Amino acid sequence: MGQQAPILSDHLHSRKKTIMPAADLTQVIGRVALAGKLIAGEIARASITGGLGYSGDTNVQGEEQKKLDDWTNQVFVSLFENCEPVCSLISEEMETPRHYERSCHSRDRASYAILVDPLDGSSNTDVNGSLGTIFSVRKRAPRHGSDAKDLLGPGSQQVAAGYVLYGPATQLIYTSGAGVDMFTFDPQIAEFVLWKENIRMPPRGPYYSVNQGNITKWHPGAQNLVRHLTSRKDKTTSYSLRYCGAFVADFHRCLLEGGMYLYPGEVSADGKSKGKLRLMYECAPLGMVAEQAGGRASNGKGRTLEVTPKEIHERAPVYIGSATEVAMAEEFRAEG
Ligand code: FBP
Repeated sequence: MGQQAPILSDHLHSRKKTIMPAADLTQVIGRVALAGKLIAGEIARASITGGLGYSGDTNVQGEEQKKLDDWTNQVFVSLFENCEPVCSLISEEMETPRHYERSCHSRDRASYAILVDPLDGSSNTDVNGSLGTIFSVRKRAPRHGSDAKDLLGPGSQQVAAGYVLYGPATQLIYTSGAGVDMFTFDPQIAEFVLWKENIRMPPRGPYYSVNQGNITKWHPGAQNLVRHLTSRKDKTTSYSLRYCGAFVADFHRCLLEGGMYLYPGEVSADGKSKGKLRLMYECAPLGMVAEQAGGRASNGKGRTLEVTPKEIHERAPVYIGSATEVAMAEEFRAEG
């Protein structure tokens, strides 16, 4: 049997050149990995434990909440209760940030906030489809308060980001500014084991992922882009549609095999285009992963990581994946 690949904690300890100090990075990614293990276990059993279906509540986005949305959010709330140096948790499922005063080092040492989409693709929960968790880590400003004002900066300020994919295998992917690494959960040893290091996204790819059923609601530029992607005749340059209802899973395919995931804005009567996905804990973290792997992320007009949000749950159109296809989205002026 070949040499055992390193497990996540060993790999984290050996990291050099990351934006976050290695000790802090190890602490935070280690806690995200633990959350991933717990969530993978719960998802696998939810159909026989009554964990599927709706909770009867709605979240801050006005969306009906699945029981697993709430359960996965609670995992992050409790796991980051005592996780110095993280002093704030922002979640898709919570209107306001959770501030952990005890872990706050606003005076003498860096503190961080973690921003999460605890369960991405929740429309897949009851049909055993792929699901994910998305996370972003940002450094707090000195003397910050318990609100998130100091965090409302462009995605280029993230110090780490990544996701956990709950598919046939559970995988954890992260970057801290020194490339993108991928780990697979091995249930036999209950550890995430390194599978791929310093991943490079193919510069162009054969896939596009979009809910094409919304095409009439988009800006004409986005409509023309998708018509162009579906107009190619010859096999070498034509595209195949792959859309599984979970951003994380569709993005994962782009990362490994190339292509683009897009969720264009829907144009309202006043001509304004409004995205669905959330900028700070969906688009920006996967944007950092894409760029660190040689890909790109755009809001159809410009670089996603240069957009400054006005509020933590702000939505944005997103075109993300291989550099060739994302450039094409901007050439088609997908968002005007
Ligand atoms: P959630 O984080 O609430 O699941 O929303 C995001 C998402 O589910 C993406 O994962 C997915 O790509 C998209 O929304 C599906 O939206 P639609 O059902 O409109 O195609």
